[in-house]
Amino acid sequence: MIVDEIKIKVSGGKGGNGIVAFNKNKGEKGPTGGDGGNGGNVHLEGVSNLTALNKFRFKKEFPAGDGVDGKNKLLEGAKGKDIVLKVPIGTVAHNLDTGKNIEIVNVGEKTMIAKGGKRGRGNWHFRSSRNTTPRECEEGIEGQRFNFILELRMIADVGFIGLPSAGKSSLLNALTKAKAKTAAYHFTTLEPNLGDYYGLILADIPGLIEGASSGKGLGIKFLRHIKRTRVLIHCISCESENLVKDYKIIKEELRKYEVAIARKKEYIFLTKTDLVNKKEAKEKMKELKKISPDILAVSIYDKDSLEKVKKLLNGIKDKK
Ligand SMILES: Nc1nc2c(ncn2[C@@H]2O[C@H](COP(=O)(O)OP(=O)(O)OP(=O)(O)O)[C@@H](O)[C@H]2O)c(=O)[nH]1
Ligand SMILES: [Mg+2]
Repeated sequence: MIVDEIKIKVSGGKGGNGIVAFNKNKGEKGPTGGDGGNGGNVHLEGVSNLTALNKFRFKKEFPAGDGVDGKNKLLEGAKGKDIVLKVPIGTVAHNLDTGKNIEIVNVGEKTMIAKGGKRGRGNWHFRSSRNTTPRECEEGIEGQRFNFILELRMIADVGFIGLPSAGKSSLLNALTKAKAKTAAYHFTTLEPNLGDYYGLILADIPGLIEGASSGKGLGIKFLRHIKRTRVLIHCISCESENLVKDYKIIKEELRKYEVAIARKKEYIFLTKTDLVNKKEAKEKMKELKKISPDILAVSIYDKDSLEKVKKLLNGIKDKK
């Protein structure tokens, strides 16, 4: 299961207090209270593991370390420990308190999301010619505290979309080591499956139906996953009674969800071509060609057709 949305609480550490202290040596008077250490910060860091959000299911609060109070002899307190939360690339962190969004795009990219509180200064800072024995010092300040929703917008390169049972999961399994469940009933796939095709990430998106954009079927819960895909492969089964209509149903749902998704580069696959004879397959291809020239006839039982799919994917990979 891919956890793709999770709420967490983060807080920067409190700054350590400055202290009041004086030189105890005879003849060497003066304030010697040290500063506290700054509070630790909380960062997000991008990693390539797509299930990295899973670990936030159980632990949800992440306080960074507090700064240590200053010490005598002008000794500074230690800085509070930072926390680095690893999140999959493609994660958007929504700050529920400020309304700001932060996006983690690259592996190794680190972004601070809660700053630790400032340290307090010791009495040494408050000395002056008039006041050589200041009893003043500062307290450390609390760190920032924020509630965040971490939302994974999967960065797959290619997304398989289409009506239920169009053969999306079967195709993913035929092309990668994925072991997505496939079956002859609708909505077999309830969560997106990912497969790695030589470094190209393919995503099998659960089936969409008419009205998905207003919540029908599994709804549009998964469309945000394809927001980040570069290319869509729209699967339409040979079993369809009306190919063009089926195509338009999905296209319309995409458009209703977000125009930008509907405008993505797209290929159409006429799937399960082994179920019809050659003549019929040809006619169906002709029909689909009215929509787009970028179409392929595919069957998971026809090696030649899978080779053509691989060629297409290699081309997409080269453009990466
Ligand atoms: N004959 C034939 N059957 C296929 C082919 N591809 C898939 N199937 C069958 O079609 C049915 C549906 O396939 P899935 O891969 O589960 O379809 P899906 O698009 O992932 O379906 P959902 O997850 O419900 O959206 C299964 O029984 C598959 O075995 C094909 O190329 N030829
Ligand atoms: Mg499926």
